[in-house]
Amino acid sequence: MERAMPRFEVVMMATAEIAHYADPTRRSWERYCRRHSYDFLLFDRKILADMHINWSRLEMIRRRQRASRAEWIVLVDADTFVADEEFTLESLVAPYGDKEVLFAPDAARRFGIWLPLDLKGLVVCRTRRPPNGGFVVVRNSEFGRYFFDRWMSLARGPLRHMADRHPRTQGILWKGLYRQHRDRVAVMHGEVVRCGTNRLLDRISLDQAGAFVLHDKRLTLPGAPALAERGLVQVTR
Ligand SMILES: [Mn+2]
Repeated sequence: MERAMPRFEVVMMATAEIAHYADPTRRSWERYCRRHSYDFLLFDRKILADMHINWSRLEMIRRRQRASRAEWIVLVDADTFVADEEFTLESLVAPYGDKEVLFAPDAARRFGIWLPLDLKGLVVCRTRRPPNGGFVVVRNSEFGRYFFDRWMSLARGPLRHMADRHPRTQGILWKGLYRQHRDRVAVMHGEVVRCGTNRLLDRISLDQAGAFVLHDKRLTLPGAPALAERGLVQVTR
């Protein structure tokens, strides 16, 4: 019997230089995908030689949009890992109805209030929860393909001047895509929690209760302990 097509395909880019934190996070995603019968793919090198590696992550998704038969493609940063393995991707997308692109928020919920991580995001997107490019769920649909194609063509064309300036892919998303397509784009709530951007504030105020995924900047910092050694104990429930 032919294997049923998975509804979800999770894709990560991790080059050898970041293996010290990407090996454990990749294992976390592999274990999670095996458990729920999702596909998992790792790209281990840069694809676009002429642009910052963040653009290769986008190109990776564009290629999967043409090759994959999954219903949804999930782009995960190498500094994300699964904090709640029971939680399914089906239940992640369900609350967002007919939205076709779902982003993690570029914001932290501190003392119960959403605060953007970057004021530029607040100003350009006019919301306290602008989208974050580190975790994206995209329906493998005509609109999903259009969205990523447009993202890339803005970076190569009219918004070229922003393509290699911080926050790169995210800056172009904010400027040229988010508000233009709000009807089909959603920014999620507390499912994916960005942490490690402010050590002190995180300790006293970050609300990560019920998080499915942690997007942990600390993993990428020099001298950070590996994920496996720290365990997942920082998730409070
Ligand atoms: Mn990241």
